[in-house]
Amino acid sequence: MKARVYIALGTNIGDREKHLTEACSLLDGHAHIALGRVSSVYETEPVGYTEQRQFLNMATELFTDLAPHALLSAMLKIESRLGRKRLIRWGPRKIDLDILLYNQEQVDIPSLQIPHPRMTERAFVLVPLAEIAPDGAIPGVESMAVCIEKSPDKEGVRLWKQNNGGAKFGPFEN
Ligand code: GSY
Repeated sequence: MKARVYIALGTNIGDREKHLTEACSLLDGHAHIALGRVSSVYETEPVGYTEQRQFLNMATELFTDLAPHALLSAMLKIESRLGRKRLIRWGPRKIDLDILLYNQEQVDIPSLQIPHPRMTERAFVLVPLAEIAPDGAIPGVESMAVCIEKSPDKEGVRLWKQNNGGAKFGPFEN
């Protein structure tokens, strides 16, 4: 049985759309990962360190037989292949891949927290996620819309490229 995973993607250096497309294709090309639904792309004001370029953010669904930590390693390798260098903690990046949800599981080790600890406060994560994941996907959260409404960055999230229907391969056999 494969796990249903949701991840967030972000980029704000160089050809941002190309980085997102390449990340999706590397994820889908991985022997143990299949891409499911894919959200629209949003242009978002930077949160945290604000003196940097706007981000493109999106979310995707994945199906995998990798355990959470093995999936994290695979995603870090994809980030490196795309040329990500970890320079400033909250600073600009070619590509950022974050595991948001892994089934309904909770993981809390120093290198990995699932659900992603800050996801319910960030509109740049929740707005794309809400397109492809149902309410109930985030354990303990009844309504993503309510979280988005309360998110301090919600005004900074603008639709950049619509992905109608969100299905890349759907309906997906799990
Ligand atoms: O947490 C991911 C990197 N990141 C982002 C991002 O992806 N989007 C926006 N809008 N702001 C961000 N600040 C950081 S750090």
